[in-house]
Amino acid sequence: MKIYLNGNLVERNEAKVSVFDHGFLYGDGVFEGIRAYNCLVFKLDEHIDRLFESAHSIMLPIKLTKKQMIGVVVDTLKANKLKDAYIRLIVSRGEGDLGLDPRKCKGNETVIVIADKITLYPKKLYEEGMAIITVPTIRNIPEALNPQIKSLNYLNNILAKIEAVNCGYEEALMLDHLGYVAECTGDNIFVVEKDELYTPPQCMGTLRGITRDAVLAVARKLKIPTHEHVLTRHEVYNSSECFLTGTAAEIIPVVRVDGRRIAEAKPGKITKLLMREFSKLTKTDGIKYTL
Ligand code: PXG
Repeated sequence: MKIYLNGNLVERNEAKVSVFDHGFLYGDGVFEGIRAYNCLVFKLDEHIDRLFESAHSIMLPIKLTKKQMIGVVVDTLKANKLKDAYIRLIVSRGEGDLGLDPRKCKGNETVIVIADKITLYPKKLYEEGMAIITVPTIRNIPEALNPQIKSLNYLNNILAKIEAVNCGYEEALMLDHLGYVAECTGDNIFVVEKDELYTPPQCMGTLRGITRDAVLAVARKLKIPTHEHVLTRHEVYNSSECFLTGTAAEIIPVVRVDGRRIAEAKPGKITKLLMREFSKLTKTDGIKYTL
């Protein structure tokens, strides 16, 4: 496996960063999770834009241009001869000293691209739907660490994941500081009610997911009314369909939340329609490359 590290494509065992890297010491950096489908990097422009927005927000200047960053992602896929892949793009503040002051970093950010085979939830979960549970850990509040920043500090989500796993569930439903439904640990949440689609607004502790936006756009094209609206758990429990969206998970139906059945506890018809239409989109909407 070849990994892009600061301008070079190196073997996996040579891809090493300093123990003084502030990404390692403090989670001081940003990242993106991206997917390639059959030699097409899905929504790559959108992922690069979001990476640069996260970096701008934490005052991490990236020396590569957006165009160069796209080139680096494509070069890594080509070097690994991958048609389909999950890509992790990481930019950390780079090497500094043991103090958290970012000025101590010498000004060379660390840029890493890892492209690997994709890992999915088992197929059965996509066909039958998954069960999720609300966890005690709430999503970061925007005034403290805005969930729009895809920072290397993912402890908030990891704590929630641990709580779900401890209870025997694969995924956690996270609430915001007001008790409204925010999102899951690495996925956005949608519900369907009376054939209309609802998802929490991005201002409420919810990442503006690229899959989320793609699903909203697909729904609008299909003339399904969409709403970015605050949701309570009561509305989720009583919805007629529920599903999660994310780059890794794509669209996965949810059939049980906190032990409550969602309608007939089967993936719903709008969910299945959106899964089909989303799959079509992954074949066309992105940046193509050849091996
Ligand atoms: N919410 C959060 C908190 C995320 O981290 C999403 C929603 C979905 O966004 P996109 O843009 O992918 O539709 C994410 C992104 C994993 C994993 O291992 C997933 C993400 C990030 C890191 C790891 O499943 N998801």
